[in-house]
Amino acid sequence: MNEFFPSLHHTDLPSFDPEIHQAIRGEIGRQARTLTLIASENHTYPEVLETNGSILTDKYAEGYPGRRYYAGQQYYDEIENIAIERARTCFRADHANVQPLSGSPMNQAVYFGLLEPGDTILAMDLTHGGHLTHGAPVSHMGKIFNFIRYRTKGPEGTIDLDEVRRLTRRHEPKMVLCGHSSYPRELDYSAFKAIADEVGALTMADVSHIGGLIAGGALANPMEAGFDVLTTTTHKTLRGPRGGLIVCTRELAKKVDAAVFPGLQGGPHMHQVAGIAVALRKAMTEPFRAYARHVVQNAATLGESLSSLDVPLITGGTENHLLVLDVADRFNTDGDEIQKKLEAVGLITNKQLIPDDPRPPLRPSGIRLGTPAVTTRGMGPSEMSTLASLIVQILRNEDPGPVAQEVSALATRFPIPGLAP
Ligand code: DSN
Repeated sequence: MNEFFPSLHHTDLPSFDPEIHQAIRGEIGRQARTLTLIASENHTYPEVLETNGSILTDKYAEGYPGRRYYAGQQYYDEIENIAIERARTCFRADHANVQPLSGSPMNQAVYFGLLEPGDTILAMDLTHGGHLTHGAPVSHMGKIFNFIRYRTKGPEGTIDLDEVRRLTRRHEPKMVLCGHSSYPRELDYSAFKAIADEVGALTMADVSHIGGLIAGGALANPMEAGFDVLTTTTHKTLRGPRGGLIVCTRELAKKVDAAVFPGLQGGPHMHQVAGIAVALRKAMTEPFRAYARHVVQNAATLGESLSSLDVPLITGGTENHLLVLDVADRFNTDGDEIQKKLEAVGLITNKQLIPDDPRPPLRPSGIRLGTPAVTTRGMGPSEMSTLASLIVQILRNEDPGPVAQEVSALATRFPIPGLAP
């Protein structure tokens, strides 16, 4: 019997590699005792941990179902076909590729598959809420493709669609890309699509942060607005294993598949593909749809509670699962200091650049919060109000002792589902 997950086989890990074994034990304790408020993290299902730790890790499966290069693929074809069908259903798409190892190769495969090096892509600026893989100058993609960046506008901090249109007309990109990692608002996919259509550009939405909220019906689906491609990592709001998937129109299917394999990757991680299939099956259930709604409702309540306690929020609130708090000037501090103080009381967050941040990335003005993981633990609106009050006590530099005690009590009252204590 495996002490962490009773359904797994007995292993000699504790005696053979005590350091690694102890580190895993330590991490289980850390997760159980603290509350994860990092917007991109979640607690996956025990069923996904079982598939991820299964014998499927042993085998190479280069190729696609029915077209593999090595023998012995009967179960791998079955698993991948199931994952593909579920991804198509969840995101209402003609075609799905479930092999990307994670978010970065997933997006690279789309760029390389559908564009030529040097082509222009319009995407959201990293410092205004975009993502590293959307052409940040420090990324290889930012050097290989010509990224033009749109930003958010003024004090309201929302995406400036007039600027998106202006830049599209001026630069005539081959692709218009939307998606974000620290933007708290819903996107107007129809508006992006209409702008891209003016110059005949492809449309791509990287919904990694909100993939589960789209699959669960809580947020709009860009494929239903006529987008060509959607990418999402599978371990955030989707609650699956670490990984990525791409869905697209029938016309782009061959190019996308060829770009993932053999263009960019070798053998897919089939234990991961099986985990994605399980997470997608969960995403098609009514409890998951309720979960997706609760993630959004919890974020709204957390935002309202923080606002009522005078904490400035970028865009004034949220329509998805995340919030960006502008803490530096109001509380005479910076995001790094607050991240550390929150961690010391068991609240796990990350420092965050805010739009036009005058401070450096390692000591930025903001803190990002997200509700996916605490919602997985079963928390609701009243716990969100409590969390807001605890966070504000830290922002106001009050005694951390009682805050730490209350966080610990909450973590005990809301255990991580399926995790042995
Ligand atoms: N690292 C993820 C995030 O925190 O947003 C995105 O890749």
